[in-house]
Amino acid sequence: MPTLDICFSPDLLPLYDLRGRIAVVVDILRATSSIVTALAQGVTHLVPVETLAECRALAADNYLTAAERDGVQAEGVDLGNSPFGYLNGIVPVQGRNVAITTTNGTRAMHLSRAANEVVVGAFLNLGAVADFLRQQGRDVIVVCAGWKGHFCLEDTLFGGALAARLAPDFDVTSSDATLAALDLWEKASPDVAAYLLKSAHVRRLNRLEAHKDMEFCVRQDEYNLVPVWREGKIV
Ligand code: 3SL
Repeated sequence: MPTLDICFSPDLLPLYDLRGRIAVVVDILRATSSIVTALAQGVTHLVPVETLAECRALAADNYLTAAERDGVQAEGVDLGNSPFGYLNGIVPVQGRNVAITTTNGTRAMHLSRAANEVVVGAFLNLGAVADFLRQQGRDVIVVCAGWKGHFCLEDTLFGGALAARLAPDFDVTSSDATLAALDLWEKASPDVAAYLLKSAHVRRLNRLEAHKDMEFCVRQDEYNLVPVWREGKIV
């Protein structure tokens, strides 16, 4: 039976062997939620890059640029890291390619490159990701983007929610990380938004007046798509 393990921070990835596994990278607030939303709104592909300079440079190749540092949109780019940037119509995104860099989410993707496949997970596409993983039948590791190496409640909750969806077809009991995430998920659901009010990143986003983003990002099964990062592009 395939296993599901959870890595609570990208800084812990050296402890894991990703080869042969599917990595589900998750940054609920907000990078992976924004990526899923972008593709659902007709973005053709996204290129996750590590630096602001790389992101800005791709504008010359007709990419829209999306960049965030410390929760705030970077200077001189088209979009920040709010899913509403892809929904509000201010910047038309249909049929465009997007270069994206964020503090933690895109970093977690790059650090997961050794995996057999890198998939973008969010509550918004939870069911689609679970169906995809069931079809693949491989061992899975959920890579929580966290915050600058630190543990985050919201990404861990996604790990618990995914484990709950995949049991009993996956082994979700051999890793203490998965057991802890399942317990947390049980405690937080069904009102995940209420539970997350105490989290560090929600408090951070509230200071940036982005509370609506959290309410949107905890919606489950809004989109039926599974972004995968192949040959440099998230499609
Ligand atoms: O760090 C990230 O990747 C972001 O998702 C953080 S923020 O939600 O844009 O602040």
